[in-house]
Amino acid sequence: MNRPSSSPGINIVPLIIIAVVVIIGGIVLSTFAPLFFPAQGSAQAQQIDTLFQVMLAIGGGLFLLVQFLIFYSAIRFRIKDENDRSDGPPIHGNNTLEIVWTAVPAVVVVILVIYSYAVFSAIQTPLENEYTVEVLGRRFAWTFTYTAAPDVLDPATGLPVEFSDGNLYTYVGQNLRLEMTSVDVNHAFWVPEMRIKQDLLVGRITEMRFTPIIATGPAEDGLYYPQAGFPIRCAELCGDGHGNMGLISTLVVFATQEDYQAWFDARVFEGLNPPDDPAVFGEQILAAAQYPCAGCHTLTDLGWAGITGPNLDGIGDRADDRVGGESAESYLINSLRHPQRFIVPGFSSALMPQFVEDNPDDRNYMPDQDAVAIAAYLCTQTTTGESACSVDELNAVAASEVTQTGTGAQ
Ligand code: HEC
Ligand SMILES: [Cu+2]
Repeated sequence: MNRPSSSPGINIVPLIIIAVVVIIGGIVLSTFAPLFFPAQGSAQAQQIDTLFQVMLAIGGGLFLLVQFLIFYSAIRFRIKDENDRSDGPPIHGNNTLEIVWTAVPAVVVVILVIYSYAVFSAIQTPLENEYTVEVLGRRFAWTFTYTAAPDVLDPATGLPVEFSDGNLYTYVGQNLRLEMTSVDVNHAFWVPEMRIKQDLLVGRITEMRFTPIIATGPAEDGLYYPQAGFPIRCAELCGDGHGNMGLISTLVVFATQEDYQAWFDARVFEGLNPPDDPAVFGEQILAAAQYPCAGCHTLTDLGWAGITGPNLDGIGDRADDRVGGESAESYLINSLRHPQRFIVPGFSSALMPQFVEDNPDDRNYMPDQDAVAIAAYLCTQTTTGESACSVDELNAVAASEVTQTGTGAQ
């Protein structure tokens, strides 16, 4: 076969020029990329951004090289004669070239593996004086459970006080450890400003650590990040309220440990001294997102905008004619204790969690006191603002409805 003789001596100058352009291009891309990043909110963010920039420099350079070769080939090797339908010259393997283009990427990939692993293990290493917050992911809410110092005991249980909230609170410099699991499907905890993302899985505990370095809150003398909190997004499509998870829960970073402690002590005090009026107590519980309701229901007074379940605006007016023969009290307590008993037309019976009363370790544990308070608050959702219920009756229904773990739909 007549092979065209290989080109006489490759000209090295254009190759060097291309290499320099590609390398500089990659570096330029990675240098300007941080302009599009969110603020660096954690001590770990720096290392992660640098890793990302190194990868972008390499990936960006490769991208430019490939694009250049496409354009170059399209112009340089286009057919001269439009009627030419013949094949190009057959070119067989070039060992040197193949060794080079296998060896170079292999070395680059091995270096990146080692470097990434170093960063990964650095951000996973236990930190000094870590404070652990338990994180529960569920459709469609995050719940954070805080434990007070070992000497702050709950008189009811004799254990250190615990309380839950729909927001994650911390302060600048706190070494935070999140201990996470999911109730229903996979979720992923993601706060872009902290550069952290971690899946939550059913039946498994995953953990994650970070140390916030910038405070959130009202913009005062330029010290604060001008935002009430960093949204805590879910990065795993988990259902129709998935996007709500980031609207409801935020990461609030206090500027000082004192501010944080003041908030913490107030929450502990609130928990130990609930207001006497159950409706006020119920509003307090719901506003703190102690239970996941906001991701599924709309309730204007509390700023909820969920669509998975019925709109709860004005529920006090409707509760007693939802089901024939059911009083408002019985209907509302049953909505929490046995959500599958009365199904609102047009909604799925399988979605609302059953809030049980017998087992404090159940993910959906809700003591009678809380169920009554929540129902009492919902009863005040009327056009006049008058409660549609009697608290004695709510207590009586709650006492007679015994809901056990594992008896109902999830
Ligand atoms: C995963 C989504 C989801 C969560 C979380 C959830 N609900 Fe529901 N809820 C529903 C759905 C769906 C329905 C309608 C089906 C039914 O009646 O069981 C419903 C029905 C209700 C009803 C009856 C409404 C009516 O118009 O008659 C009330 C009251 C209610 N929920 C209150 C709550 C409260 C309070 C919470 C939090 C403690 C909560 N829900 C948590 C999905 C949810
Ligand atoms: Cu989710």
